[in-house]
Amino acid sequence: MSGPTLIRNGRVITATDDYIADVLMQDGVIHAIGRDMAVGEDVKVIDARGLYVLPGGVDTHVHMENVVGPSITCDTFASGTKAAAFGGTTTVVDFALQTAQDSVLGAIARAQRSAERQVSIDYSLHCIVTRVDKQVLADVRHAMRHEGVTSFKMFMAYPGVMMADDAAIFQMLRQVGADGGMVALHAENGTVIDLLIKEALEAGHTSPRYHALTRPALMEGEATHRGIRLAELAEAPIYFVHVSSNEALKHIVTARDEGIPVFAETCPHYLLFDDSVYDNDSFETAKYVMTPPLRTRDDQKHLWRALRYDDLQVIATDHCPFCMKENHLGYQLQKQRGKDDFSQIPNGAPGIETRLVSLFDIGVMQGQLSLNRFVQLTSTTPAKLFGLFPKKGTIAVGSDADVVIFDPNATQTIHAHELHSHCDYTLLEGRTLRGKVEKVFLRGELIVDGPTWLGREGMGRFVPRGEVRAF
Ligand code: DUC
Ligand code: ZN
Ligand code: ZN
Repeated sequence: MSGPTLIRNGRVITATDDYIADVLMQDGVIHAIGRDMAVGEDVKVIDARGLYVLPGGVDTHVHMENVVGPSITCDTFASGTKAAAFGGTTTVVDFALQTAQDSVLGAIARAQRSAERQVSIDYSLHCIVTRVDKQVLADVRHAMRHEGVTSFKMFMAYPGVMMADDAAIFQMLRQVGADGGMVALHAENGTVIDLLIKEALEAGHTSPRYHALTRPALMEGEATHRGIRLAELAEAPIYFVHVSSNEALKHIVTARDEGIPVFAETCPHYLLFDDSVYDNDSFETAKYVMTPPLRTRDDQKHLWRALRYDDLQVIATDHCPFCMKENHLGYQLQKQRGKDDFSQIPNGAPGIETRLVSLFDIGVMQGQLSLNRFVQLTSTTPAKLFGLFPKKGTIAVGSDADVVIFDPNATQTIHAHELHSHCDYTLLEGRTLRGKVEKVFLRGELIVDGPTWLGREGMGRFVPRGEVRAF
């Protein structure tokens, strides 16, 4: 553990506060916050005048080394967490996948074994549950009580691969909700979408744009509505991942107005880009093959409104990187897999390193979000909803000293080759953004200092999570 460090005269911004202060980090936690603090010679002092002091980002939707169909995401836990750190994120929640061979507990243990030698920031896991029976429910309860895994993702899409039926989702909601955890739902009507895909291919439509055309917003809305009704019956909270459309959002808004504990995230790509990128038959469009696909500008307007008025509570990346070039760093079965058949393009895009800076630019600088709301959406509320708060998600005495020093006046131009992900492209290539992560501390230890990497593989820790704090 590194010695004590004082960040002097920075502008401390949390979900609720905004003030100039000195922040003393010691023994891995925030030890004291004050003004004109006198410290001994053993304390390293960093001058943060003119800079923001933010809680480390918490990204509760990332995929490292995740198997997605026959493909595997191209970031390892090592590359993905390093990229996260450079982007100002100090905690990620990744996924363990229950498979036909693997139990829930086996999946969690396997993901932990792979992560623990590699992670350079703190992490936790959601478990993806694809089938439910008595043993699975017993394992889920055990995972919540003894393994610190308190959230479970289920899919209403991808029949025959990941999709769980409504009864399975209902059973999980009922038990996990009663035990104080959260079910996170991928809401799309999988069987109708599969039919649309089959019909498109039969008609000879093979280019990436048909990925978007076969996943209509209406089917995201339908599944969202169904998920809400299941949660209502189960008397459980529910969390919708990657909300992209007003068709989904309007059900969420109505349910929240009715007092149903419904929570939801969107992702930076739905705010940065719209479906006009699909207006061509080029294979380059495979970069934008993520699920759900990008929506209209009108949908974007609704997402911003929901972010401002708390109908959406989280912005997570859904960092799910696949290379455009085959064999980049030895990765195979990446985007090129779908060259002649859009349905074979692995679904996902990178974004872990650019989340904070892109949202600072398009959200805060363009007047869509206040600074406090920016912190709340990217750090505090994800920490609360997934049982990490107040250890993570804020700057307060006793919280982990996960701190980002951010320069609001710097600008940077984004290039994939300067980022730290293994992915060979970024959706933001060539874009100039305002704001820059200058320094990042993980539990008081400086891991990013400008362009310099000071972190180490394996220094991140698994964070056992507690109950959902939804209110
Ligand atoms: N859903 C995700 O959350 N990530 C990648 C692909 C998907 O369908
Ligand atoms: Zn999903
Ligand atoms: Zn995802």
